Amino acid sequence: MFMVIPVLGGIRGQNRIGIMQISVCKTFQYCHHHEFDKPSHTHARTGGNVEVKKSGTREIKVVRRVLDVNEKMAKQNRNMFAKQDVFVLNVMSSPGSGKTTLLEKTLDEIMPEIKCAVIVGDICTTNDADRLAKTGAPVVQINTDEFGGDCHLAAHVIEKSAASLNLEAVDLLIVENIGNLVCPAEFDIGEDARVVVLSVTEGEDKPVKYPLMFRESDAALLNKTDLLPYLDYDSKLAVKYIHQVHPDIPVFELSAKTKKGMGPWIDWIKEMMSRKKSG
Ligand SMILES: Nc1nc2c(ncn2[C@@H]2O[C@H](COP(=O)(O)OP(=O)(O)OP(=O)(O)O)[C@@H](O)[C@H]2O)c(=O)[nH]1
Ligand SMILES: [Mg+2]
Repeated sequence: MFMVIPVLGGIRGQNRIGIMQISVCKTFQYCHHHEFDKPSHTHARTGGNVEVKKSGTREIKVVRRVLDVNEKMAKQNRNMFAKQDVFVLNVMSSPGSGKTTLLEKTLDEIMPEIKCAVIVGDICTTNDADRLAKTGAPVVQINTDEFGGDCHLAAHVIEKSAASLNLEAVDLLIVENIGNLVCPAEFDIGEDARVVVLSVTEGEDKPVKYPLMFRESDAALLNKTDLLPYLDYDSKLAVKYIHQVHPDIPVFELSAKTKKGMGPWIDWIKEMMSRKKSG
């Protein structure tokens, strides 16, 4: 169901700077559809058999959650990562909030003390992988365009991508999810922690308009704070909205560009990793 395609020649599936590029074939029933011949937008969690029930004189259609393959695969991934002693961080946000920039700077800070690898999802291009490979971390780029342009990463894609990495040499696997503030939060990929990045140019109200990702995350980052002097943006209000949908979630206000405020974020990653190690 997958094709590993060569990029720039060299070793099969691997380009000169060591990026593995994987295109995802969307043939599984539980994939998420944006196909032109299908009017619906289906997710595994809501998919399943339609059952018709009688209620008085009326018929009610009930869609049952009979199958959740993604969750099963996520569980398998989680077991596999636990066996290999790898901590997995799923980084999610709208397009352009600064995920890749944040990861470039984060990897610069924590490597080589922590051995890292990255899986990065995009609909098209290896731009992010090109940037992240410069940190020296092994990078796998997933492209979903060729087969429909899925707007999130699912557990089976992570399983395939992780298989191309030497997990024995990895302590921290960071997954940069596809830029989208809604769909990635619906898919468990077998991660240990989830992080949502919100940038100050997106508006304060995004947490309350798109609550799921904030509710499902273990930490929230407010990025691009270096731009605050030039914006009419109320950070306190943004944090209040984040806490409205997820009380007590840690919020790190930082600038990935200038690295100001990065310390508490790095400490949080280390703390989460040591918590997993100590069970
Ligand atoms: N001023 C400022 N710009 C930033 C900061 N972080 C990222 N940017 C800029 O924001 C733009 C998008 O950053 P990326 O890191 O590519 O964002 P992304 O979330 O990875 O984007 P996608 O992968 O396309 O979803 C780039 O022009 C970055 O230079 C920041 O802290 N401050
Ligand atoms: Mg990116």
